[in-house]
Amino acid sequence: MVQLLVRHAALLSAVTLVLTAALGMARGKHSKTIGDSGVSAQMLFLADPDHVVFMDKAENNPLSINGHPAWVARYQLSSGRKQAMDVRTNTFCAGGAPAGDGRYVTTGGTAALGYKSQDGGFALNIYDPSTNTWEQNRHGMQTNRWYSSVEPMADGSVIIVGGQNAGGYVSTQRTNEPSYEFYPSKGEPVHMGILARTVPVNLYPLTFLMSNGELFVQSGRQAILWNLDSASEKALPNIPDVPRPYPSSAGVAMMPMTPDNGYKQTILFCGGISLGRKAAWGALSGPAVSTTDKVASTSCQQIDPLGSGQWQASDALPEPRVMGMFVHLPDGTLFFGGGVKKGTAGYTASGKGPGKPVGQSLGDDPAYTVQIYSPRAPAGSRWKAYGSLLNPRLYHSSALLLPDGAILISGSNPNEDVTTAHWPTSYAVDKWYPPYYNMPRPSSDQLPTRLKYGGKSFTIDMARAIADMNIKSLDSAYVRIIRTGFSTHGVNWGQRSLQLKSQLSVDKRTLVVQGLPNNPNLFAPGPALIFLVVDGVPSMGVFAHIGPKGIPAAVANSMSKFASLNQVSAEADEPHVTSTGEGGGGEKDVSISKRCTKDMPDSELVQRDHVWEAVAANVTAAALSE
Ligand SMILES: [Cu+2]
Repeated sequence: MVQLLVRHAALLSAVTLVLTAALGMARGKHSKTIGDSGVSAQMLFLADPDHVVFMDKAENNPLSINGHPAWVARYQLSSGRKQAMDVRTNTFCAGGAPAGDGRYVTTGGTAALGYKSQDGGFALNIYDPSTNTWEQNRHGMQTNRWYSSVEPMADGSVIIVGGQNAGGYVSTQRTNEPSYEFYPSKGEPVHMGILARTVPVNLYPLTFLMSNGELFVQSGRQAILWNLDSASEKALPNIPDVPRPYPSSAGVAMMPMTPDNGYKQTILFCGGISLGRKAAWGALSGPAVSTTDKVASTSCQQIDPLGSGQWQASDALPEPRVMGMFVHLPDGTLFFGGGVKKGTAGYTASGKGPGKPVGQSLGDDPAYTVQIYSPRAPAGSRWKAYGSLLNPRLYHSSALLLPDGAILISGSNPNEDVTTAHWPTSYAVDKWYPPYYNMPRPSSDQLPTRLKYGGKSFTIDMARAIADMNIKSLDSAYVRIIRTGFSTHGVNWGQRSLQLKSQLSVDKRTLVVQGLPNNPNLFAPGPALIFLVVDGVPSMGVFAHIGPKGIPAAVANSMSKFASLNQVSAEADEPHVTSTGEGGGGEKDVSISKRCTKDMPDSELVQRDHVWEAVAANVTAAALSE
C-alpha cells in the first residue's frame, strides 16, 4: 500500500512536471532573465545608459551594506553587477522623478522598520548619476508623505503631490495629506481639494503636467485641471467605470506627442478595479471585502484635458488587469504588461482578514501575456499580444524602457518581508524583447546628446544611418525622444514620448530634424533617450539631456534651505512596533507625526492642521461612490 502510494505520488509529480513544462513553453516567449536585482525592484529608474537603480522597502534582502540588508542597489546592465547603496531612510512606497538637472528625486516612505532603517516619512533623497552618490535629506519635505506622486516641472523643479502620513491599505481622512509642495521648495504645502474629496482611493494620485502649465490630476474617480498660479481647480467629468489610483492601480500613460497631432496630450487609463462601494475599500488595516476573487476591469478610457476634456472609451483590455504597466516603445507603441487579473494592489501582513489574501497578496492570478498598444491604430485594433513574461509580476513590480529598446521588468513582492512562500519575493531581472529587437537597426551615431527648447535643427545623413539595413523607403524616418521616468506600482512619473518635427531633403539623403518645441511644459527638462526610427525600427537610444543643464538660479536659490538638512545620522531609529493581529493588517499600520517640525513654530502647525481638518470634515459628509 505504501509502495503504491509512493508510485502514485511519483506519477503525479511526473504529470505536474510535464504540465509545468508545457506551460513554461508558453510562458516567457520573447523574454529572458538577465540577472538578479539583489534588492526587490519595488521602484526602478534608468541612471545612465548602462545602469538602472532598484529601490525597495527596508526588508531582509540578500544584498547587504554596512551590516544591514540593502534596499537600494545600482545595477549594471552590461555585466549584471550590482552595488548596494546605503540609503538609510525607509523608501517604502516612495515617490520619485527626474529633476531638470538630471538627478533623481525620491520622496517619502514610511516609519523605520528595522534593519537599521530610519523613518522615511519626510525624506527627500536625491541620486546624482554623474557621481553615483545619494544626497540624503531626512527632513527634506515639510510634510510626511507615504505614496506621494512626483511630477517634473518646466522650471526643472519637481512637484510632490498627496500621500498620507501613516502606512495602511488605503488613506483615511485622519492620515490623508491633501497637499502638494515642491523640490526645491517654493513655500509651504498648498491644499488640493481633489485629494481630500477622493479618500480612500487617492494614493499615488495620477498627475501629468500639461502644455499650458496646469497639472492634470486623476484621483478616486474624479479628475481636474489644477492651476498652479491661482491654486484653483477646473473640474473635469468623473472617469467612467472604476477608480484608477492605488490600490485600484490602473495602468496609465500620456500617449506619444507628435507634430501630426499638434503635440496633443492624451492620457490613457487601462484597468483598475471596482469593489462596489466606497466602504468596501476598508481602512488602513485592509479592505472590508474579499478582493482576490474579484475580477479586475478591462476598461480603457482616455482624455485630452486641454481639448474636449471629455472621457472617451478606447479599445478595452484583452484581459482584466490591475497594476498593468505602460512603457513607451521608441516606435510609438506602448508595452503593457505585468500585474494581476484579480484583486487589488497591497497585501495583508497576517495573511488573513476580509481581503482573503492569497499568501499575503490582495491580488491574484498574475497576467503573463504582454500586450502592445498602438495609439494610432483604428479603434478595435489597438491591442496586439506579443510574447509573455517569464515570471509573475504582482504587487511591487516595476518596468522600464532600456536604451536598446527592450523592456526591463523586475520586482514582485506582495509581502511584509522577503519570503519564498506563495507569492514569493522575486529578484529576477527580466527583459522582454519587442518585435524590432533583432532586426538590423539604424545607427544612432548622429543623434545629439543635448537638446534645447526651440533650439537649432540638426541633420542626419541617412545613407550612413541605414548602412546596415535593407530599407526601400525613408519616408517614415523620424526622431523620437522618450523620458523613461520613475516606475513603480503601475505608474511612471515623468514618462513621456515626443516625436520631433523632421523632413527628408529633396534628394532624400538627409533628414532635417527640428529642435524641441519651445515649450518645456511639453517635455520638462531632464534626462531622456533619443532614437532614430526608420521603417518602424529604432536605433539604439542615445542618453541625452533635455533643456538647460541646471535648475534655474531662482529655483536653485531656495535649495540652500536644504543645505543644513543634508544629513542622516549613522544611527538607526527604533523599529516601529506593529500589531499583527488576525483579521487586520494592510501594509504596516504605522501612525507617525504629521508635520516636519524642524523649522516650523508649533502655533502655526496647529493652526494649519485645524484648517485642513475642517476641509476634511466637509468632504467626509459628501457621499462618494468610490
Ligand atoms: Cu506599495
